[in-house]
Amino acid sequence: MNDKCVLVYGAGKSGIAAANLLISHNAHVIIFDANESLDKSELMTKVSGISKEDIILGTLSDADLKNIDLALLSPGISVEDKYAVLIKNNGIKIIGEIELGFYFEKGRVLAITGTNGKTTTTTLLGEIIKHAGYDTHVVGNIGNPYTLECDLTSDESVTVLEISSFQLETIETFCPKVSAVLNITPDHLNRHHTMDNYKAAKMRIAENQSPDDHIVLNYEDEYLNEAAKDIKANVFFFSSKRELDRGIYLKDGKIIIKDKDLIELVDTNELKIIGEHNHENAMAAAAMAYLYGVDTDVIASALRSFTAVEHRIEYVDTVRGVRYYNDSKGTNPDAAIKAIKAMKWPTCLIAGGYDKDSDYTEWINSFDGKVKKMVLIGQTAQKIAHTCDECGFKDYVFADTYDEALKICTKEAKDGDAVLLSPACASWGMFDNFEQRGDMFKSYVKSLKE
Ligand code: UMA
Repeated sequence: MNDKCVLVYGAGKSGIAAANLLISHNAHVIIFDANESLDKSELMTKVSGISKEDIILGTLSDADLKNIDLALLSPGISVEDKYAVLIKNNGIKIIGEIELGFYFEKGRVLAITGTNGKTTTTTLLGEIIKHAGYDTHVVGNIGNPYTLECDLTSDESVTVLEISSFQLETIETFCPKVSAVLNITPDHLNRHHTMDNYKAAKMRIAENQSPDDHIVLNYEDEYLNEAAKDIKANVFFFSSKRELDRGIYLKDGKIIIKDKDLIELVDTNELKIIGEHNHENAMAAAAMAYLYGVDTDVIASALRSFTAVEHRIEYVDTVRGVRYYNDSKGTNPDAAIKAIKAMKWPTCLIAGGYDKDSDYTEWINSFDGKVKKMVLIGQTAQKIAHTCDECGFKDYVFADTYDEALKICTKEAKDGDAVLLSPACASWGMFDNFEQRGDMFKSYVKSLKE
């Protein structure tokens, strides 16, 4: 990177971390962000040593690209974006933030992708690896950019990386020692256009792996089961439905590893995370640690002590007999189905948000008589209502603001009911991110007790 001129496209978390890393390695960095209302002075406080002239906001032209050697794309920006295309047409190589992080990686990488469960699995695997005594870096889509930590790695350290399809779109040499694909169901189709493209992006996690590396796949996911045949890495399956000849599976409520020996790892009753999907996440994390060589007693003890991740079917509190659950990370129908399945009570559900071209039929059909009232909000409210009509689900109302939605739920929910925020949609448009949406929900619940 020495003396190279690098254009960093996107001044969010990834862009800022990458710019700082590049500057610390003596690259000349130019930041571009299409949002012209960003504040250059604020950016200058976040990126050490960048000058005002090296920040371009709004539009990018051929002239701006004259001296650029390399461009770095933030994950939120598609390779089809007009400025990304302009960069490419100027003959400039484009890499993603993960590829840059991997370039500086000195240790081993364990990487997790999938439509749902990535964050729980990544957090849990991070805990297991820490328990095993490794210097551990938990990074990536989880919210902690890889480029913030890659320079802190050593040949002894382990990087546990959550990687999204957006991030996998721009890898080149990235190669995890152990990878996992948890499941693949429709999501982000507005960006990837087709399921085939989305699946192909996800499977890029294995493209540079060799037979010396490992990949953990969900045996029950038809696509992954099929895709396993074309993978060079050593495949290790997990299953919540059947015993496997080799792999990790659930039997009579126990998590069992079958490899050279048969090892009963834990009873799921001992785990603090609920729902079958969470037991699948636990199996994936355990399998990855096992394949990396972590002792099974260490894995079992870390599994037993692990509690739910924030914003994932997170129990908030009980107020006047009503349980409040925050599942703000339920940003697609598949994740939202899992939250509904975990509800054992009549539920008031808050749903709707940013439109990712999802189909809501399966989700609404999974309500199973448990949703006593659904409050719809945001860009997708009408579209969801339309699907409700088609599915014969009538108990929905609209709200214009979150405050109104929450008040409707509190009024409707009786002693013994639950209120669940699980929108099946991204938060964008109303919030900066799902964390902000979940935090808002939690402060509302807190305010009910004041
Ligand atoms: N921008 C443009 N042009 C565009 C789009 C965005 O200039 O066409 C600019 C925006 O004005 C903004 C910046 O790019 O200033 C934002 O960049 P970004 O969207 O890549 O966001 P970051 O803050 O860098 O966060 C990204 C991930 N965001 C996305 O993939 C959308 C974060 O995942 C991730 O935690 C972070 O990097 C650290 O690695 C979030 C996410 O929603 C949680 N991920 C999706 C998901 O989980 O479903 C994939």
